[in-house]
Amino acid sequence: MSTRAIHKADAPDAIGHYLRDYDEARRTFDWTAARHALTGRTDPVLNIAAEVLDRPIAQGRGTQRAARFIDRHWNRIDLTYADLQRGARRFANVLRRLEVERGAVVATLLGRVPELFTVALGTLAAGNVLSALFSAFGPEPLKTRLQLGHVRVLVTTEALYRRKVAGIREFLPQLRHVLIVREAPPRELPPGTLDLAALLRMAAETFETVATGDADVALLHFTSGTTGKPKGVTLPHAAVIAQHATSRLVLDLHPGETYWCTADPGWVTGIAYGLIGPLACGASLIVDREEFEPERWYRILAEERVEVWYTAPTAIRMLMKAGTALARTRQFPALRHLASVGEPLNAEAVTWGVDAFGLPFHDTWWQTETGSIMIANFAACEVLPGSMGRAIPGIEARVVRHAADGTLEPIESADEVGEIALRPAWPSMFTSYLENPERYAAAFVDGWYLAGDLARRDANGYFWFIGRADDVIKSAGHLISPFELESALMTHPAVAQVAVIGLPDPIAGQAVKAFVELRSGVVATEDLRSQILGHARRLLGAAVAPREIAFSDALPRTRSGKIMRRLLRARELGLPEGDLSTLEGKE
Ligand code: 6R9
Repeated sequence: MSTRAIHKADAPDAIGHYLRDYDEARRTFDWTAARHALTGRTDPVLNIAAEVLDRPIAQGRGTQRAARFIDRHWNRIDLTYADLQRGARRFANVLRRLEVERGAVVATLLGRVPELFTVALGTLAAGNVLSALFSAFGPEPLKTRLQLGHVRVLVTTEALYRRKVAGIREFLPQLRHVLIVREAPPRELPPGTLDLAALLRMAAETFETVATGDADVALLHFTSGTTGKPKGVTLPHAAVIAQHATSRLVLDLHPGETYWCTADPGWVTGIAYGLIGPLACGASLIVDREEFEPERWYRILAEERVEVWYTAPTAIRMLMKAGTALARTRQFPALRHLASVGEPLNAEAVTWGVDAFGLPFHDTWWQTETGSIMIANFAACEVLPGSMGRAIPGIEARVVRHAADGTLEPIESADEVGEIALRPAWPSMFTSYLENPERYAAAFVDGWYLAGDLARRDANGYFWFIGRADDVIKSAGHLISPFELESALMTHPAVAQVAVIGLPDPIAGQAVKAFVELRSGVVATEDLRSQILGHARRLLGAAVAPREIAFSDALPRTRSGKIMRRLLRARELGLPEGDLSTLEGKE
């Protein structure tokens, strides 16, 4: 793996990065000041909707574009901050009219549509809890989540309701109201549903944002565990403090800038950095209603003059697969900062950014449970391709070892592998796993939150991802990072995507198998297979190189784009496949 640093020292700094000097920022940052920088207040009242709408508007941002929605036919809908606030207030009044009590959960099953913003922000303003679900979920995973979340109100489209919700409604006694976003010309709504637009029209535009406090639950996200059932993760209103601070420190997002986050709203990134953080910064959001498509994405980046772009490794690798020549058909003079999240970002992908856009991708690491970015490569600091970067100011992150007596020991020596641990608490830290206090308690050991990811931390404090605690491969005594192997395989010109798993082996303990998705146009042959194997052996040494390579047309991925190594392993071993509800393509 390349460790060549990409230096920023010579880059012009006319825009004035929020974080210029990492050590200085760590010394001077504190969360109380960050809270004050956001709210301008010291009282205990805090509501996300107030911080992303009421405050920016009070500061004169009312007529600024808050979001531009782009549909399949390139029609654009622009909403100002004041438009969003009016919509949110109407929706808050709708909830009052439906007698939905404060704290009840309102779920959305929607794509990236303007109504999503109205409903999400209105829910928060009303003191209710927002749960944005993946619209790609089928009935079964929806049922599990709507039940676990005791969801009181669901907002969805007519088509999604008919296909996915109508059939499970009888199992959801807590679900009091279903509100429909109409897409087609009005026809009769399904029985037991209400027309969202009609309710909004009747509602008043005045509403006083509910004075929630820092610790009140604002958001409910579902995340897949390594075992079957999904986990319901609750985040408090105070999450906005950290989402705002990191949107500035890490995404380097300035007021009025054009920003595009490609994440689905059903994934924590789509809410934290597709809605809350950037609006709190006074940014102008680009929202693409469509799915990934290389030409479309390049056109959006170029025509919308996107300045800051937050995306994910799978998308980057798919762009790489489509070829750098395609990127060169456009110019991106406005683009100035690229960031990535969600899964390991190969060094290859970081440097490809330089080829395609003249800018490296900045990896960021966090989890649903952390509620905001915890480890990152910063705009003004050198990027070490393949590294996730360093702990953000205000966060103490270490790698720890589990001692024999059950305690944790922070690893002092550089480059030794351990589990990522974070020192509680920070404002966006999760406040519970729904209906699973034992699991929540088990995540905190010896005064640390344990992330379940393995990494090493180098002498300069940069973290290098190894894998999930349960994905790491131990073969013939070597601790092998699937990510390191994947990165190595990625350097072969025929390889587009790759996933590596460990399979039981009587002699070595585990043997490595790689599943390779080839670049378009490349034909899978035996000759190519041995070429790639030879390449891997050359790069990695025979001890850690994969023993076997299988070609795959499409690697199984979660909706948020993570390759599901667990599923590959289960399939290989003929084991039960577990909770597949977030699997791409699964209905
Ligand atoms: C935001 C988000 C969390 C898990 C996390 C880790 C993986 C996230 C990563 C990364 C390598 C990165 N992950 N960022 N792995 N490099 N930069 O992804 O939340 O869906 O809860 O997933 O994703 O394994 O523990 P979530």
